[in-house]
Amino acid sequence: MTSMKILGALLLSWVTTGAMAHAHLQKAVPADGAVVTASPANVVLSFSEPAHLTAFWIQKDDGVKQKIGPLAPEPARQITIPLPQLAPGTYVVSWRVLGDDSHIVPGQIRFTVAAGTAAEKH
Ligand SMILES: [Cu+2]
Repeated sequence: MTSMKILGALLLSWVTTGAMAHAHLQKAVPADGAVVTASPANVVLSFSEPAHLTAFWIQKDDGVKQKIGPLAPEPARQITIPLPQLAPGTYVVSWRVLGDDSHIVPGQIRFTVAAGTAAEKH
C-alpha cells in the first residue's frame, strides 16, 4: 500500500511538472519553409502556453538582422507581429519568448516571398 502511495505521489508530481513545461511553438503563419506570393502583413506565432515575446528580428537573405517592435507587453498563446512591406526574397524571422515557467525559448522560421507578385500589391 505504501509503495502505491509513493508511486501515486511521483506520478502526480510528474504530471504537475509536465503542465509547467515551457512555451513551445505549435504553429507559425507563414509556416517554416513557406513560399508566399505576397508580402505577409503579419507573422502569427501560436504557443503551447502563454508566452511573452521579448525580442523579434527579421533578416533578408544575407542582410542585416532588423529588430521589430514595439512588441505586445501581455503574455498570450497567440502573438501577432506586424511586418513591414517585404520585397521578394528569403527571410528568416527569429524571436525569444519568456514562458510562465520563466524559461526563455528562442525560435526561428524561414520563408520566401516569391518574385513577380510585388508589383500587383496595393
Ligand atoms: Cu521551461
